[in-house]
Amino acid sequence: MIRPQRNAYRDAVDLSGVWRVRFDPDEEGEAAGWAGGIGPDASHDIAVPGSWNEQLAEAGYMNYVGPAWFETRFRAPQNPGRRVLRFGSVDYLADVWIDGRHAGASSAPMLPFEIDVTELTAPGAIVTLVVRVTNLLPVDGPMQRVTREDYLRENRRREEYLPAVRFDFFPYGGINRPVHLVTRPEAGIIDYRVTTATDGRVALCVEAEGGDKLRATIGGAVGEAPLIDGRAELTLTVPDPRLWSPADPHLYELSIELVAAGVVVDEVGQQLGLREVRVEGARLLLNGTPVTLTGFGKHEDSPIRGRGLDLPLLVKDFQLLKWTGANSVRTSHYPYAEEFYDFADRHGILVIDEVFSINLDFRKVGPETLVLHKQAVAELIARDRNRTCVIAWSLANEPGYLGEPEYRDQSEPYWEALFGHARALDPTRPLTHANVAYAGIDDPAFRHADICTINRYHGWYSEPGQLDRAAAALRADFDAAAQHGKPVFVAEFGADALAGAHATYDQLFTEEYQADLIEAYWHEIAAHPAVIGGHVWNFADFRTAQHGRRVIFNLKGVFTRDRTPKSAAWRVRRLWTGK
Ligand code: GCB
Repeated sequence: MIRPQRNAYRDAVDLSGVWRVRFDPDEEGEAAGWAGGIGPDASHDIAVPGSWNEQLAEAGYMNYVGPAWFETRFRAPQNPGRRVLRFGSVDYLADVWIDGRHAGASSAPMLPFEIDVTELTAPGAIVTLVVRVTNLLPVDGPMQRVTREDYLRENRRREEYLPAVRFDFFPYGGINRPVHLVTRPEAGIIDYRVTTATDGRVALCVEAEGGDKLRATIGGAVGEAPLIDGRAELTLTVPDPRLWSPADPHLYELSIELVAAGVVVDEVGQQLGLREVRVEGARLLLNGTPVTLTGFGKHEDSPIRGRGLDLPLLVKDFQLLKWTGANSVRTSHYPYAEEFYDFADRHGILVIDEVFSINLDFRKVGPETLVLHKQAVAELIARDRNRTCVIAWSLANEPGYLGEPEYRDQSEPYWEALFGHARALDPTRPLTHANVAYAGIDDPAFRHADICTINRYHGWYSEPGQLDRAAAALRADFDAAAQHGKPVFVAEFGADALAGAHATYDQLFTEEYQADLIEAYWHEIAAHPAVIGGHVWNFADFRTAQHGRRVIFNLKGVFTRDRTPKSAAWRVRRLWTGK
């Protein structure tokens, strides 16, 4: 899917701003005709992008789960071509109407979708856009839904979260990423795939219509190829290639033009780095050189905006990532806004790109789950496959979290199908998933992964306050995981720390204990020949659903939620930069 672009052939109007929202707990909106307009009553201002929860907490919507109807108006541009609405993502599902006529719906949660509205919008006309958003997940998706009713039916109220979730972060609802009104040629470039090699080769496969040849340029190299049956393949070679890496994230401008009878009729472009990623034995190679991953799991989470895209925060976070010496991030636990990957490309941050699937419970995997999981993988790869920064796909976080026997006994065919699907879609990047201790180190998914990724909390949920025992347990995990003969990666380790809490002895929740635990883990990670690095959980404190185990936030951040460093931030900086 090509991102919104502005050039001589394409345009994109950002519809960000203050919209109106009306909540619909009784699901009466459709019958009441809200699709044509939500009316002035009982509606609220809401910023888009942004989550409703903290913005409208005082109106009673902090913990709201259900449908909400958003409305704005825009003027349809008069440029020729197709008019397309492009949502960066809506949490989690959406239906869209233009002037009361149904225009389309979202696809996989946390990923972009497009709706062609050409026939619904006369050029120059002012139209009403209504989006029905719900933060209820699909029942059978790879991110399984749980509701309050489920907790009550299963009589497991001690595990009840408000709002009901299966994960340890807040289920923000809203239009959390930008919405663009895109105009593009009636017939033009549909999509493309680009792969790069360290000798400067850039291989392109382009799908297009309405032209007879493709022309591409990058770094002084120019190439052309005929368009045959809507496809063109060409390879360019950049002279004296300057390779992309965390130390030197050099980006070239790639431009692709569609030509019809000698006239350029469409153009798309992107920034592109030249690099190769490969797993060899127990090593991860970037441009042929082993790389040790330093960095964090993160979240899209900030005060008031919730999960809404926050550009100043992105600028700050990349400053802080570089300051700590991080060279990588996992997009735990869902695909992030595309703007995040722009920063990662520019700053040389390697990204493990994760599908939205957490704690997949194999007692409840239904026939649709694999179908929807495959779809989420396909849409993620389609969105991010041309990203220089993305070095691996993570297909799930902590499946089999409950240690259910069904996971060990029945999940292997599921993983075989899912990893096979991802590998067919992108043979150029390693595949992984994050293993939870309860799923065992003989996790069936490891048989299909290229990297054995583990999340471990020795010294926190187990061996609390005992770093020696924690380190020994971690070493044992490394030795066992290394038996798979693949690189081992620690995608999560950490401890909660309440900024300002201190002790002279090992005490959970103090800044010292968090910093010391991270250092103890890092020594083990750096010492083990099969381990390719580790990500501290988490970069910054983040809001969770309400639960007795969380003091509003998960406090495992090395930065507070407002990005003040705790002692651990200085400690990782010393460990990773020597400063
Ligand atoms: C995990 C999860 C992560 C949690 C973390 C924790 O294993 O992957 O989502 O936030 O543990 O802090 O408990």
